Amino acid sequence: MGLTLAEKIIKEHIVDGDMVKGTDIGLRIDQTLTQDATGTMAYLEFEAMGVPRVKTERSVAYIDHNTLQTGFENADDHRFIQSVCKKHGIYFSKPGNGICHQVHLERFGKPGKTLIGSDSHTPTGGGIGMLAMGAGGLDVAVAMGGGAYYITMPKMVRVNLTGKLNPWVAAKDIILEVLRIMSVKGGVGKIVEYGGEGVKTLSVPERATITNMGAELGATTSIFPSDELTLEFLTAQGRAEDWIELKPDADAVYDEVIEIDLSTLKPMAACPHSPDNIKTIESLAGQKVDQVCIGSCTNSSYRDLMTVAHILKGKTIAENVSLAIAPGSKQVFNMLALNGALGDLIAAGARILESACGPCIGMGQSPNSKGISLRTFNRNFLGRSGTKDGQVYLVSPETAAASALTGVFTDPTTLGKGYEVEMPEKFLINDNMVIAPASVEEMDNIEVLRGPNIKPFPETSPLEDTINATCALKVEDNITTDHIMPAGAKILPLRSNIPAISQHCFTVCDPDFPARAKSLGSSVIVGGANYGQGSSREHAALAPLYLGVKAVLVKSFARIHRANLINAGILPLEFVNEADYDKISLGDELVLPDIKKIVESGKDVLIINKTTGEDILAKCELTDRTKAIIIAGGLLNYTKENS
Ligand code: MIC
Ligand code: SF4
Repeated sequence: MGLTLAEKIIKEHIVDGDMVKGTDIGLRIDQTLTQDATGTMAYLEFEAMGVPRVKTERSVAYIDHNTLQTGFENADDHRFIQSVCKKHGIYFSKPGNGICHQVHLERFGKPGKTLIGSDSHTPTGGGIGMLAMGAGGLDVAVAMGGGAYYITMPKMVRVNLTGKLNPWVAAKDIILEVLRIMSVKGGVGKIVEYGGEGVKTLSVPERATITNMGAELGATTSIFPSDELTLEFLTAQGRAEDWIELKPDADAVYDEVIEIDLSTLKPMAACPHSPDNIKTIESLAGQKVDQVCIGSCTNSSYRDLMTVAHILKGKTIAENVSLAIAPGSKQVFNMLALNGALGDLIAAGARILESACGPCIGMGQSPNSKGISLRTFNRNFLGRSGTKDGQVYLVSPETAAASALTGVFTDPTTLGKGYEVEMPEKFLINDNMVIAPASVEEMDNIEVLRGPNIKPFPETSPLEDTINATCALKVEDNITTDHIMPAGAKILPLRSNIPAISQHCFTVCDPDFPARAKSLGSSVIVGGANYGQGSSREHAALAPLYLGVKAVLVKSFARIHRANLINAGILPLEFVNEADYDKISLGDELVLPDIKKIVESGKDVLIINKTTGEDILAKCELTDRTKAIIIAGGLLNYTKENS
């Protein structure tokens, strides 16, 4: 039986388990990346493991999230990361060099390699045929130390692309269509592979837009074949030698096939507050727009910004619109500056931001109250923009630019004759913002610089024999990591300080949760389906851990968050019978008798609700390895015990 593209890469990298769907497999990881908001914790964890130098082929630390420096905290974190990198063999991409996923695609990614990153949009690398996955910081730390990365062997979905996009319809509209079809939970436990004739009509940056936002499907990752266009892209990046051809076998077997005829797609938007709430721009046309933001790891490539510059050239943005643009990388920014396109953007009235995540993670540019904001980003979760009642719509750069000019939702297909950006034969290559690590001889002399905001990783203790805990919070379906551990300019500087950041845990849902959980000492969170979707931030597990949360009991989990809970030593439980969700209320006292023995045995977990007298059964599906991690009190304890 033939193999899919992803299966071929898995086969080359599998070091534990067998390629049997639904079972756990360990993969050798060739490359890692971190960003600063998750990186400080990941490097503290790496230090705690005591490995002197990374064992990967290439590890890169990017500074792109916390670039607003309103106090010493972010700058201290950057300095810490830079010094850790120098000491332990990691390349360091300075603030200003760009968004991790964009820069990694340009400068480091290689077809056929495995990459894990402490950021959920790491699958951007799937655009050049990498098996690239988002992971918790601790998983990245373990991979840097040479350990395997464990996933559940996913099912394979093929998205078959036929035809060609009409002028002004964009790659973003393709992924919005996939989200419309599959929903934000449709990708859980699956790898989405793109194939078909339509693939060769899409450039690498367009493919990367699609794999990037595959994160919003909940998928393990998404991937495109590596073909002549991949070779052209790598050649233009001066890296032709990194290319290999990669395609699925002709008789590869897929669990699911989705057909998309590109010529039938229209410009679309993901409407508030979910990336799968899709409508056509046509149906929204004429509604007023307050803000337009262009950038993020989804849509900030040279191709995207040249298209925007073309649309805005010689025109002025509407009176009622504030337009912010953040180029994805220094390479993109510099090329726009040199070819004059930056001048066109500035002249039209754009507010140019540095090459970083910026507004995407609430670092500035929060919209006005109830403001309608059109963004080329990938997430529009409630409150993420920094304005609680802000209405964020996710659109293509084409739609964003057309609407910035008119001040209302505007279908870009009304712009007339299409425009195709000519991809450069050579991108501007200047890696002077990437700092190489010290040599093996010099590394011992490097001092790691820590500021007062950097607090150690919270202590965890082995699993108790019986858990007595109170339900400290009950939440609904589709809770995102932005609910659990909000980001934004005020909270992000606390990413290396778990005691301080914990005070913001779940405050979007219930401002009293942190104080309540802390005073209870031992608690359980109850939730609905797809709990923990969104970011890879392990803070969404570490903050509850610090507040005394022992177990999270839900209808179903998102992949990365579930792994982060296990890594933190928090029990991930799922209702055997979803209707039992109604049998627990806030404040109920719960007992999980003999929990350690039950986890060891793999049986269903009995939860006694002492307040109502009812019994509830929960699944705790763990492999031998994850059982051992939970019993040890988390991955760090487990790794120390087993090294
Ligand atoms: C995001 O887009 O939510 C982030 C910020 O990039 C996160 C990482 C983080 O929370 O630091 C992600 O996607 O993993
Ligand atoms: Fe940065 Fe936004 Fe991409 Fe996350 S989704 S990595 S915050 S640009």
